[in-house]
Amino acid sequence: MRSPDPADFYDVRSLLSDDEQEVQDSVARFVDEQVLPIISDCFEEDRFPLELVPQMAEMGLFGCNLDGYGCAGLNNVSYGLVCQELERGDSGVRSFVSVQNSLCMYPIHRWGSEEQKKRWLPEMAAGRLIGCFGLTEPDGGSDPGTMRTRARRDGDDWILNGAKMWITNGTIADLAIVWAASDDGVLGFVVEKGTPGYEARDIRRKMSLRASITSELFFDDVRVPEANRLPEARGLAAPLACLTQARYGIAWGAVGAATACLEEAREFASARVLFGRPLDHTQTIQRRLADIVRRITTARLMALQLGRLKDAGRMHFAQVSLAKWNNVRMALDVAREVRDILGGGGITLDHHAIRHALNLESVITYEGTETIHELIVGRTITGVAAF
Ligand code: TGC
Ligand code: FAD
Repeated sequence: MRSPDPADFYDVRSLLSDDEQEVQDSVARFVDEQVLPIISDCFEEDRFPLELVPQMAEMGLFGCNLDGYGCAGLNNVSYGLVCQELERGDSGVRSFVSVQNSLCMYPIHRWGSEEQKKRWLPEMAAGRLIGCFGLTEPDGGSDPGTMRTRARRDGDDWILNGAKMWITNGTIADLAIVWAASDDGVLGFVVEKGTPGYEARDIRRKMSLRASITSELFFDDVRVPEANRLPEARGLAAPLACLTQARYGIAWGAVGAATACLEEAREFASARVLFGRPLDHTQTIQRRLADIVRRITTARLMALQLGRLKDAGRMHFAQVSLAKWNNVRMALDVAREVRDILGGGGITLDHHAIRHALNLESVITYEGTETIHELIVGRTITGVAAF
């Protein structure tokens, strides 16, 4: 019998349909050929590789698990595999797709009017319009229910005032999905670039997700027509439902980042000779690699079962929290472990592990910190909210 593939020890791939395998293979090729050759330089230069957007659009990655309006209509397992392969390249590239798909196209698709869907979704699927998602504010992102950004009705328009912080793609976005408190509760708006009073500024000096754009958004008496409000989105449940979609993709993506690190560690440990033998002939290194494989295998199975539940319409958001928490924690620990196995060279961008480790410091914080996900699961177990 053939020995198991270390990167997929339980042959999870055999549980995928032919179509799902095809999606995985085509995104894997894109990452190998287009992302990996440039991504370390992008990270060093603090630059998002905007040149990849047309190719990702051509592959149908934007809105890929949505139906109609130029979207590919893939199932959710396929969307998970897209995220897994992209994050094997870099969390910033996966982030771009998460924001475009789960945080911007999803709310328009779910809560937008027919006119809004026709106006924005095909252009977003084609990568000609880029979106960003403004929920977090400077005073604290974990508790969005206390947001200060306000929307006030003025005739046929709304007037927005406030600020959003840590917004992926903010300065390159053509439109922002902005969540604001109003007399009718939390409402969602599409704010278009160039609207007077709306400004986006990049956040600098980041040591994480450097191949991704992170911005602040400012709203100073921004007049938004009623036609740009998502009519069916009401209450905090709407933005939180978007988060569920994005967290789902992250649970898969983290497996990709960890797998990239494992492959790098295996290659290094078999080539490096110390004390007269290759590193991977030592018990300590074998135990460390075995433990990494154990953790990745568990996470991979968790992601797939989550995807099957989602495709069956049976996924609860607390299950997404458990997977986001487990898989990102796993990937961060694995990336740090591999960084150490690589020795001194592991601190440079000649290897991938340090970039993944630094990126995952953001991933464990955004889309709900580890603590928030522990508390969401705790609330589901006990019935008591302890936030
Ligand atoms: P709570 O009372 O729990 O909920 C209010 C309503 O929402 C419903 N709900 C959800 N629905 C879908 N998915 C979820 N995950 C949901 N969580 C809650 C809930 O059933 C309720 O519905 P209804 O109909 O009864 O009104 O609200 P709360 O204020 O107590 O908050 C709970 C808490 C702490 C879990 C929530 O605020 C939270 O998740 N905080 C973390 C915030 C966060 O994750 N922010 C992420 C910002 S976006 C981002 O980081 C993008 S990174 C992008 C990238 O680059 O990839
Ligand atoms: P805070 O909420 O202030 O939390 C600080 C600390 O307190 C954390 O350790 C937290 O776990 C802990 N804590 C919170 N509540 C409790 C409690 N009840 N008990 C114990 N401890 C608690 N947001 C968007 O809206 N759109 C985006 O596109 C986006 N992109 C991002 C990109 C990057 C690179 C980063 C870093 C963040 C991004 N975010 C985005 C924001 C992200 O979602 C928030 O950073 C995150 O939700 C945490 O909010 P905060 O940073 O304000 O931390």
